[in-house]
Amino acid sequence: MTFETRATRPIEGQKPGTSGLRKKTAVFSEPDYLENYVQAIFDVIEPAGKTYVLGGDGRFFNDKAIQTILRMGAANGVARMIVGREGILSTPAASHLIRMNETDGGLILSASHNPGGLEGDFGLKYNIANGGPAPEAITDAIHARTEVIGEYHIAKDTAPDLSTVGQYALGDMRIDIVDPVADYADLMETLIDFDAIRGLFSRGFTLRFDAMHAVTGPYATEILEKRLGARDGSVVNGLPSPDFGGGHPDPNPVWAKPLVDHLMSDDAPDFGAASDGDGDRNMILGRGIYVTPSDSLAVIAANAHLAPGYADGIKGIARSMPTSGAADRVAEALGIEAHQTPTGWKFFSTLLDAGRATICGEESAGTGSDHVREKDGLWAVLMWLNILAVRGQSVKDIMDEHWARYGRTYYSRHDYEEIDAEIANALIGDLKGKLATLPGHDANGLTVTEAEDFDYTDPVDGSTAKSQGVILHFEGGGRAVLRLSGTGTAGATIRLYLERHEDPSGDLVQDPQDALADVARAADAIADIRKRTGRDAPDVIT
Ligand code: VG1
Ligand code: CO
Repeated sequence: MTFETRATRPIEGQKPGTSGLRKKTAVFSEPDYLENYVQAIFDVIEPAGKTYVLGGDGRFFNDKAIQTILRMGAANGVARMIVGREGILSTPAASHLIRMNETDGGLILSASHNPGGLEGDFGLKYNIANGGPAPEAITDAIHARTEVIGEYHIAKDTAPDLSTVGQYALGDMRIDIVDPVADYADLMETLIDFDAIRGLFSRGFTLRFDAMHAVTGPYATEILEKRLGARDGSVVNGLPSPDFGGGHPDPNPVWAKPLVDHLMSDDAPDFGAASDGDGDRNMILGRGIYVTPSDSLAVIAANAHLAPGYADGIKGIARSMPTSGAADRVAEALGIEAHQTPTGWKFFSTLLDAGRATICGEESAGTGSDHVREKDGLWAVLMWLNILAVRGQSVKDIMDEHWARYGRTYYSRHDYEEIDAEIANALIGDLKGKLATLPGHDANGLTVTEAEDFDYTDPVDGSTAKSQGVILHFEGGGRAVLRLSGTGTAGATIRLYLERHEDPSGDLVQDPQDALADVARAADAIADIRKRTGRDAPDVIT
C-alpha cells in the first residue's frame, strides 16, 4: 500500500452550519474541496488507531466521496471503518452503528432535505463517539484547521467495491461493509410494540409512507411492509435515487404535497408519513389531518409510555427554542424537566447523555429520543403507529383529545428563501439593534411585552451559544421568532416562526394561518420583512 501527501491550500468558506458543512455539489466536488475538509477533520480528531462509521444518503457524489474518505482514512492511520453497503446509511442508522459498535465517531455524507444532483447540494458531518453531531467546540476547531491547511494524506490504491457485505482491507485499515438496515430495524423492535402494530395492520389499517426517493425507502420497506405487515405498496417512492427523482426531499406540506393531497382525499388511508433525504425528519398525517411537528412532539411525549422502550416513563423533554411550547405543557403535566435549546440536534446530546431528556424535537419535523443521538424519522412514524395501535383511535381523535386536555398551540413557520444575504443580515441586525425599545410598542394592533435575543447556556456542560434567534412576545400570549437558516447553500433564508396558545376552553378548530394572522402581521410590522425582501408572501409555509 502506498500513500501520498499532496500539497493543498486553504479554501474559503469551509464553515459547518446548523448540521455539518453543506455546499453546492459542484463546489464540494471541486479538486481538493472534500479532501481539505476531511483532512481538517482528521487533523482535529487524530484518527490513528481509531474506528469510524461511514455512510450517506446516497445522493449524487456520495459514492465518490466515500472512496476518497476511505483512501484518506487509510493514509491517516484509521484502524477500521464500518461502511454501509453501497455507502448507504440513514443519519439515525449511522448514529446507531456508532453507538452499537462503540466506535470513536462517524462521518455522515448528506445535505439532508436539500435537493441532490450536480445542481443540488452535498454535505459532510462529523459525529462523535456518543453518536451525535460534533459540538461547536469541535466544529469550530475543524473550521479553524481548514483556514491553515497545507497538505492532505491519501492512499494511492482504490478502495474495495462496496456492494457486498463482508470484511475487506485497504492497507492496514480494515473495512467492514454492513447491511445498512438490519441493525437499525432490530433496534426499533426493542423500542416499539411491533406485535401491536402487526395487529393493527391485520385489522385492515392502511398507511402510505412517502420515502421521497431518498434513503428511507429500504428502511421503510423492510420495517413497515416486511416486519410489520403493511400492505405491499404502502411505501411509495421507495427506491433511492441520486437526485431524489429530481425532487426536494423535504417532508413538509409544500414539498410532500402529493402525500398531503392524498391524505385529504376521499380515498385517504388511515395514516400518512414521509421522511427526508437522510431519514432524520418526519411528517405525520392522519386521514384529513396534518399534524404540525411541534404537536407531534407533544403527542409522542405524552404517550411514550405506551411503547415498550419508554414503559417506565420519560425523564424530560427538550425542544428547540423556535419549536412551540406544546411539549412544555406535557412535561408540566408529567412533572418532568422541559428544556429549550438552540436550533440544531447537536444541542440535545448533552441532555440525552445526562439522562435529563428522553424525548426531543424540533419544529422542522425532527423528533427523536435517547435511542440514538440524531433525530429519527422512521422512529417517529413507528411511535405514532404504536400509539394508534394501543389507543385504537384515529390520528384526528388523538389530536382532538390532546388539545381538549392541554389546549392547542397554533403554530406555523414562514420561510423567505434565497434572500440576498446582505438584506437578510441587515434585517436581523437592525431588529437586534432595536430590541430594547420594543416592549410597550404597538405592532399593528398587538403590543410587544418582551423582546430578546436568545442566548443559551447548556445546563450540563456550561457551554454557551449566543444570539440564536430573536424572540418577540406579544400581549395575549403570541410569540414570533426570527432567525436565519444555517443549512442553506444559496443566499439567506429568513425563518419566521409563529405561535399562539389557546386554552382548552377556547376555539380549538381554527385554521392555523387565521389563528396566527395577527402575530404574523405584528412581526412584519416590527421586522419589515416584506418591504425589505420585496416579497409579498413566504416561499414555504409549514
Ligand atoms: C434546519 C432546521 C433545524 C434542523 C436543521 C438540520 O436548520 O431548522 O431545526 O436541525 O435544519 O436538519 P436551519 O439552520 O436551516 O434552520 V436536517 O434534517 O437538514 O439535518
Ligand atoms: Co435530515
